Amino acid sequence: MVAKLKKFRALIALAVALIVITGVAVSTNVFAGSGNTTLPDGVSASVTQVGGWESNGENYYQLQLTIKNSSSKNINSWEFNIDLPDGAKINQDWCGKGSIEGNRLTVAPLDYNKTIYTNNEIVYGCIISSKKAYTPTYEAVKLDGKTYVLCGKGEVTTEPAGTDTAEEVTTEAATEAPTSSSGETLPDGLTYSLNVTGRWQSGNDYFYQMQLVIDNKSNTTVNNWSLDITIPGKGSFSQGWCANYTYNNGILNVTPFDYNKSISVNSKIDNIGFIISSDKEVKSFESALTVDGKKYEADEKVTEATTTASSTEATTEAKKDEPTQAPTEAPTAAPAVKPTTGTPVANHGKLSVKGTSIVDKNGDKFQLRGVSTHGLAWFPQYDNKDAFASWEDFGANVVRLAMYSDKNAGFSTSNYQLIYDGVDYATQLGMYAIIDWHILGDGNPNTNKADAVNFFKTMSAKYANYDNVIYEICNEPNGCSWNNDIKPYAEDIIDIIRANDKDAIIIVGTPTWSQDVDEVSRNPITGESNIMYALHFYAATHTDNIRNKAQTALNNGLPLFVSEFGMCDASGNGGNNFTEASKWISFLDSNNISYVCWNLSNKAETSALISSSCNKTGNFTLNDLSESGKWFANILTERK
Ligand code: IDC
Repeated sequence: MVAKLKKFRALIALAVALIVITGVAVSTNVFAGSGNTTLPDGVSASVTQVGGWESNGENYYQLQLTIKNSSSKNINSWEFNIDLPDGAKINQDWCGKGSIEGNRLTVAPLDYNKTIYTNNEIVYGCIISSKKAYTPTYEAVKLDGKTYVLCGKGEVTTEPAGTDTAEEVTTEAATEAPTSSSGETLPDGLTYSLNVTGRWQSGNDYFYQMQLVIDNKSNTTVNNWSLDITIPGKGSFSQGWCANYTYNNGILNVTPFDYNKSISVNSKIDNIGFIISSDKEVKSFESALTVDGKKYEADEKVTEATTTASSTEATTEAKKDEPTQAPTEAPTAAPAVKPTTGTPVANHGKLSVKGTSIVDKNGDKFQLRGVSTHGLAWFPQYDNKDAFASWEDFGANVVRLAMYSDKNAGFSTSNYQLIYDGVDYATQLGMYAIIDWHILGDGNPNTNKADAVNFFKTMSAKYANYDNVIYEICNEPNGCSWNNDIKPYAEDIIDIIRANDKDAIIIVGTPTWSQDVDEVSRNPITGESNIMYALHFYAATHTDNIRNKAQTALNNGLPLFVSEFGMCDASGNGGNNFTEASKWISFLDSNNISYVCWNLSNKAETSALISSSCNKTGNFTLNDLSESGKWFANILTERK
């Protein structure tokens, strides 16, 4: 029996310190150029604060620096110079190399993005911490040796084209600890808290990322629960993970999935999180937890719901404005039932390509979803059956085996064994396996073509009769052309594979790190069947512009396969953008495009799916996963 719980109040206090608020202000200074700072025609540069938070008295802010080159000339070198508050430190940066001397942040390119080609852009990101929040004082960019001042020291002659909201920030005094959370302890040892794990401002809206923790130190199992959170003002719900969400009339209702519905004694759930926003800055969110049919509300009323089975509990008065909770067992999450028994390969067999879609052995449209290893030479420990099995349990039906093709990135024919092992494990588990020739630093697939020929000769001879093997012949060509380099390479490698394996799906990489599928769709490979084309994205970097390319390619009939993607930025690190990632997933689902998430490792980078503090190499539970891992496992489970 559940002990009768008393009234319950939970107010989630948010920090309102000036320091924090200025920390979340988003400043955008976009200068098309004018006066003595005129940038070259067709070139724009910006410094934008895309996020900010406060922790232990330090301000953290995330800056995004962009240079867009729409001119007809390549930019051969670039550098940013930005003045930061005293004592600023770089916590993390990506897609460039930042260093601080005095107050000045200097950002230099990495080898691969030193040149900004015509119609391309570079985006550098960093997270800085300092005692003071960031306010733009001096921002400059150096292009091919010439300095252009974007902001500060009187050198800017016009107003920024973008909106600079920094000065509109309110200046209230601090009242509460910034990430404070937590309601009162329920009498029987059950507690819950909502932690604000991130916050930022975008346009006119304030965004809050929350984590829900329910801790059961009572002596009774919680069999079911749900949570209501009131979002003041004009609110919206943008993203949630590891639970079901409905948002109606300003109230977000969170109900568990099957696996986290019951909370046994002395255990807690802490993997549930969501992002909400309001047009008002929110000081506190009211919330109410319903536990086994009883709702504990902030207004000190207890609404007891009739329980299903014995239905003996009295229903006490409900608030007038509250939606009637008839027959009021908290809604049961639809169980994640596998549609059929048997493994993915047993059910769907040999795959082929029809139109822009994959179809299974019965000719029905089919979507592959799964995970990619990191470079097998670097993280061979995750190339094992238990690791793949965990992801199959979460809902994956494919693993991608990434073999870097560059000797500087660990390539050696002695690593073939890692592919053999990986295909074996996938086969035993009835999963599909993608053999990925992971071009990256080597750029042009012709650089190591002799090795590719040997590799695909060997692999296709070995796997000619496997129903579950897919070949990906060049992960991400870059710095080379489709017509002159990639397409001829692909035609040769396809011939090599087809000499052994007549009909397996072959994925061909596309220019600019597998983004320019629109260009390929205007001159695809002809006279072959079961060919697909790689489309890669990292949601915090690639958004509508790449989706538009994908849409063009689809319109032109090009079959796409997202053989690699991440929710973070293109460096494989930086903050996740789950809002954009969700847009991508909807786009892919609605076009029946398969997708594989980078990467199965515990490396200390955002894209790693395993938590960096987890040393297990298999039998993962959700708690072993990183933020990215939890999010993606949830995507898979929802679609299982
Ligand atoms: C990244 C890894 C990182 C490694 C780097 C260089 O996450 O640990 O140091 O490669 O080898 C890709 C590539 C993929 C990248 C990933 C993130 O296919 O190899 O992995 N990325 O940068 N394309 C776009 C992003």
